[in-house]
Amino acid sequence: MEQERLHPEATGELSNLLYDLCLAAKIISRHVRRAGLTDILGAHGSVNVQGEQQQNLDVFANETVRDAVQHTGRVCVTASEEDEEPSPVPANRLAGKYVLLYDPLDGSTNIDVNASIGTIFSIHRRVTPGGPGRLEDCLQAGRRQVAAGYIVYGSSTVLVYTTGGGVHGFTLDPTIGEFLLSHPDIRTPAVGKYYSVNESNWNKWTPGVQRVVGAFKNGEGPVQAKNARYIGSLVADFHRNLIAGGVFLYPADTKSPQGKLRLLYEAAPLAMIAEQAGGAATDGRAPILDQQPKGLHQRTPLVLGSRDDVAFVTGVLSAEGGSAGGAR
Ligand code: FBP
Repeated sequence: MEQERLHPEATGELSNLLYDLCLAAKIISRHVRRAGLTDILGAHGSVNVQGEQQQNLDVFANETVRDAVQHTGRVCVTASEEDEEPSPVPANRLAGKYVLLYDPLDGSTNIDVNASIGTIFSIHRRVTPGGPGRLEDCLQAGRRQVAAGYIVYGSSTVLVYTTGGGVHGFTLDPTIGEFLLSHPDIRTPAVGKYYSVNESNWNKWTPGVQRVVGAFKNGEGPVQAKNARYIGSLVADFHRNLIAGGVFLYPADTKSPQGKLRLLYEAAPLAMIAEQAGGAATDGRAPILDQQPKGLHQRTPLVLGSRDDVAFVTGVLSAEGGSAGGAR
């Protein structure tokens, strides 16, 4: 509400949409916390558009977020990592002015082993005139986001978001079922103490990527050696680096020549948060937020986190030539 007052033209719809997402996060958090006690662990038996085995929690989280927003009259279309096509609001429902893109359960491979997982969201204003929204409402550059955020289901459940007025973190107090302001105005250090990358991909990397990871491991000139941390959940690795300082890399490689992570509902929302907190995000060449998406599930190489570390990586990979982010 306070943030809304910074926007005289605000109608309260965005605040309410963010609150709808809080409700979905509370429901998902409850299921994650009791996952070992209920039959929600394990595979769902279906395969999503990414070709990944869907986990029961993936499907549950996907439906929970969609059901929390589709009937409110605040959104015209939603799009999820788990669904091949966008989901326009049904014709018999009021279509709102916002577009919601989301990764309902990030870090799916960590669900059954009780490691931190999360939900990532990105909000745009619609570009089509009215009625149920369409694909073109979803394919907007990250720079046009009106809000972005994520929820980490870790040692506690934490929501972090921005509407372009700084980055703020809230911790869920399960005793009252409410997100309380715990991390106001988050700023990330310009130089990080951690580097986060899946080093098992070393032999699939270009010499440029091997050089920057080597520099973070051993130091190189002005670049100090860092400590390695990799959970394998983008949202959890990003959150740690945002708070403590660090750089996350998922470069392109011979297995994923376009990178692995998705532009619209993984890279772009975290890039908005990183930039708002004084950090940076590129594809190894150019800012993630300036990329014009061509497809809903488009992938991108990703370098994300502390500003000077991202600049070092981007400098080396840009000089290396070839296509973005270390692709051979
Ligand atoms: P999803 O779980 O949402 O598909 O996300 C992909 C992801 O799990 C990221 O969270 C994580 O950073 C990355 O893949 C891990 O990939 P890898 O196992 O190749 O290191």
